Amino acid sequence: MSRYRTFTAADAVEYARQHGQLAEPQELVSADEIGDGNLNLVFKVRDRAGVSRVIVKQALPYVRCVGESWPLTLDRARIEAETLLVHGALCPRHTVQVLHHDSELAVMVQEDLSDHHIWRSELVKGRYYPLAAGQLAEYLAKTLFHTSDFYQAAQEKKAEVSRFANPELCQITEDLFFTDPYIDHERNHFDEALLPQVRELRTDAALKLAVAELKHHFLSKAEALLHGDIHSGSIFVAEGKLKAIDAEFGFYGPIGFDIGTALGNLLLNYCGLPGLVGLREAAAGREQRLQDIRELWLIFADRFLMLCHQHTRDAALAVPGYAEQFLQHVWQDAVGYAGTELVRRTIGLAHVADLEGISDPEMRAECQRSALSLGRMLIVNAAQIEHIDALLVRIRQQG
Ligand code: SR1
Ligand code: MG
Repeated sequence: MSRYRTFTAADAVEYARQHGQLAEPQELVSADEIGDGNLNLVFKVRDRAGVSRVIVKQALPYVRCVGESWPLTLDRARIEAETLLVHGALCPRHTVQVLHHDSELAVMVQEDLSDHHIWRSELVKGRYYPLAAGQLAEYLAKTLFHTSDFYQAAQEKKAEVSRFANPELCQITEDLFFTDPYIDHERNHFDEALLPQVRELRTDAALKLAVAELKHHFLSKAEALLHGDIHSGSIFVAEGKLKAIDAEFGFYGPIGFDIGTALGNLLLNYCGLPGLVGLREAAAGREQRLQDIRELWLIFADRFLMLCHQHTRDAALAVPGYAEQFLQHVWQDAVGYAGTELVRRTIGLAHVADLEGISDPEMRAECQRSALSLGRMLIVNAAQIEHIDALLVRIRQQG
């Protein structure tokens, strides 16, 4: 019989006392459930002084934001903890520390990051973290290179692909990114004002063809152990610091998917800024986002290539020029995936505060329309947007 039970705040305190690796565990006395994501319970466990000391995170047997009508595997808690442990060993500076996990209880104890803020919330408030894009690039380059065929031995990698098979969570992405937004599906929701543009997307043959290819790559390219959901809400930042969290969508997939998700979320903020901070302030913020995007790609490409040149173990993949050729495919995938993130976050199931947080309905609709047009443009033209500066030119042209 499974030991699984849904934790109460008192359970979280007791569990953190046992597994939080604190010198004085009895000091832990209370917990608040603070989960505001789509899937899990998250408890902040506090000491007698009210200071949050560790986080206890537990998967529910269903999708939290929808309810018990959508059951979901508890194995995602194991995948999340094991992905974070692999990534943490490769890039400890930018991965949240897992202190303990238990697959049967679907629970994980992780370091408290109360001195950090969720990057999306900061971006929505117009707060700038100049090092964040570069740090995210470093996290992506280290984790993706070392779990790719450039570095991992072929047999070891195949075993890892199987350990991180994540069919149910992958199916969420397969449906929510690549299918639902392009058909009339009950999981979609959007402002009525967007209906004409949504109808156009559903009958846009060129767009659907390009989305089909992106979905096919997502289904079949086991290039590296991805985070799988690296949007700005899965990233904590503080001055000079950045930590990735929430890796339950981890699996071996196309490297461009992680890069594209990260770029797409910066672009969602770019599209929403005029409605979030007002037209005058938005110009500077939008310029910062474009610089973030540029840095994210250039630093990722630089670090990834450097790792390929210095540490590729496979003799055939080490042939001069192959790493550069591979990276060009990653770039093209990333541009397309960034486009799908813009579209699905605007009209699909799971929206983001960068657009939803705009209070004026007309302004919100205008920003959402610009996210949809930009998303479509990126998906359809990915193969022609050959480098980062060409991307920035296209984004500026869209207005
Ligand atoms: C049903 S889960 C909806 C979304 O939330 C997660 O954070 C992922 O982005 C997923 O697509
Ligand atoms: Mg998440």
